[in-house]
Amino acid sequence: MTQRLLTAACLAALLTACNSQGTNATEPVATPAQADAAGPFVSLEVARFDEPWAMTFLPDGRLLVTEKRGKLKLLVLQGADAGKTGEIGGVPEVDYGGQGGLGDVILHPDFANNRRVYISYAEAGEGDTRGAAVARARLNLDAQGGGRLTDVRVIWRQVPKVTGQGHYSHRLAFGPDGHLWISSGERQKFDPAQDMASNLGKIIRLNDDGSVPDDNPFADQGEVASQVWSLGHRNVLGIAFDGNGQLWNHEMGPKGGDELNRVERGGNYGYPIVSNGDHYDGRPIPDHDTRPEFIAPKISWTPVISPSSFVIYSGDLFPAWKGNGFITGLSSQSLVRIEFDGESAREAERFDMGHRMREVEQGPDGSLWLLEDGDDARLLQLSPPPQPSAQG
Ligand SMILES: [Ca+2]
Ligand SMILES: [Ca+2]
Repeated sequence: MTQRLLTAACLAALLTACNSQGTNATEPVATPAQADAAGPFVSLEVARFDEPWAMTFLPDGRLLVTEKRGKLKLLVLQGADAGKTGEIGGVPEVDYGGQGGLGDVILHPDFANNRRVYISYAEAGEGDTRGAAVARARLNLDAQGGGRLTDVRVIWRQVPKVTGQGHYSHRLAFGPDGHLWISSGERQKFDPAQDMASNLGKIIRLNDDGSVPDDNPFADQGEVASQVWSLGHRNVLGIAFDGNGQLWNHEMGPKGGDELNRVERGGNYGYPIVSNGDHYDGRPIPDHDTRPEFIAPKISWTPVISPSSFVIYSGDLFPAWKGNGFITGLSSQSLVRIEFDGESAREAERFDMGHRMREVEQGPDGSLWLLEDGDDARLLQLSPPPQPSAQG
């Protein structure tokens, strides 16, 4: 440590100490050889998963990770069992294939008292149809490092179920208002995003038990419409609230035209009538500026980044990034940093991660956690590079 040349093992030990939060962590949680300083952070490989889709931290510091084939995993990050993975049983049967399978997992805001978790997944329907579903359950943990979901109840479904295995979206978030927010993709069927008899291509706002809040913008327009907060969306894999309680989303454009949107109550974001991208078969879609009645994106990406998940950073470990957005990219193999300025936003920086990236999450200590996409995908922890020793 007296030299500025840190060995990888030393770096890992430092980061482990930094992450231990008072527990006696003697084992490094990461493989020292994987420590890699590639930017304003060092990246440590912590574990591997098969086709992970989402993750969320428990209050005790352990990490829940979903795998698309239908497994819910529990990873220990601290103490003698660091690196050990257990499984949570009781997950409903998922319709795995294409973009579908087990999706998001989040905790109820009062999880510490009610142990409630919410999961999203693709569910088979009649014939060859499918749709996203959201279930609420109680998480029961056992002493062996695993556990079980009980009291599993489906509280929301995409309507109607349709053919195909794409654009489920089904990202979940609790807002500062205590409501459950769901992104519902248009299932590659285009027009449903504008059809209020369908909840496809919408942002959904519900009470924590799945009932519809009385103050939703279309509350008086019938069962499905009453769930809707905003419409005209395509494939929304990221929703996040900023420090002012404002909701933002990102969505995959068609050929071109990925978007970052400031999500407004009752707003229509125009898909498939307008998009700054065009159809994959070459047919043009009029750009946003031709139809000002539809809300235009705050950022539009062509070439696309293929945004797959979103956090708005509120931690202390990267003080310069407080309030910034972070988006993982699939085709762009990147982590994209977003700076907000009131109602506007811009891409501030892009980190090449060298792999399709599936999910970003903020850790309890303010480090950033990333999941790669696909089989044998790495879970990475990003932390600030250690500062050179003052005595050095
Ligand atoms: Ca997450
Ligand atoms: Ca266009």
